[in-house]
Amino acid sequence: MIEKTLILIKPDGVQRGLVGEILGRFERKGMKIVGMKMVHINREFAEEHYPKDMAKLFGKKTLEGIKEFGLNTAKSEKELGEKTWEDLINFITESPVVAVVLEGVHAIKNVRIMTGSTSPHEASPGTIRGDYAHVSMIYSSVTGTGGRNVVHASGSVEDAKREIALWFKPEEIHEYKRADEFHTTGR
Ligand code: 3AN
Repeated sequence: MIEKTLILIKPDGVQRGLVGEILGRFERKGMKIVGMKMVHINREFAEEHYPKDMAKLFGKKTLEGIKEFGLNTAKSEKELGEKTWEDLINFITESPVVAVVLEGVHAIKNVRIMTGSTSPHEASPGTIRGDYAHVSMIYSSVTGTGGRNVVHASGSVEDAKREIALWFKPEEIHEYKRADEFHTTGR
């Protein structure tokens, strides 16, 4: 049940000076930082983290959003999806991100709950996206601004494995005991 998960403090979070604040939340929760680095990724790396397949999902969601807000578009679902994905790649490569591997009991689920819904306008107060961002993903798509939702967090056990292997070499992941580990986990 002890898992590792990847979080990224995205360019917007780093530019806004939210690194300490965000890391502090995870540390206070009892999540152990076992890997951490600042990286300015290039396009090739970004395309590995956010595979182009995501464009399909973005196309569908963007079209639904356009309808929901009574907007018009001459673009097809495919064109919309590819543009949104392109905006996301431009955004994640615009300046450095802080990549962190966190470890804890059910870390993946715990961290996703703390991160909040993908679209900040739907993220609950108390979550990172709910407290530090307010735009919607449809706003990001329509304006081409690239999904500024402060953090990324692995969505599943498989994603966490793939993402940690992409961002970190095995020797960059550390083992140590936190001073409060007995109190947070009972062991
Ligand atoms: P999450 O990051 O919550 O797992 P994903 O994996 O669906 O969400 O999306 C990856 C990233 O793509 C999001 N963090 C966000 O920056 C961006 N994004 C997601 N959905 C949309 C959308 N409909 N329009 C624009 N950007 C999006």
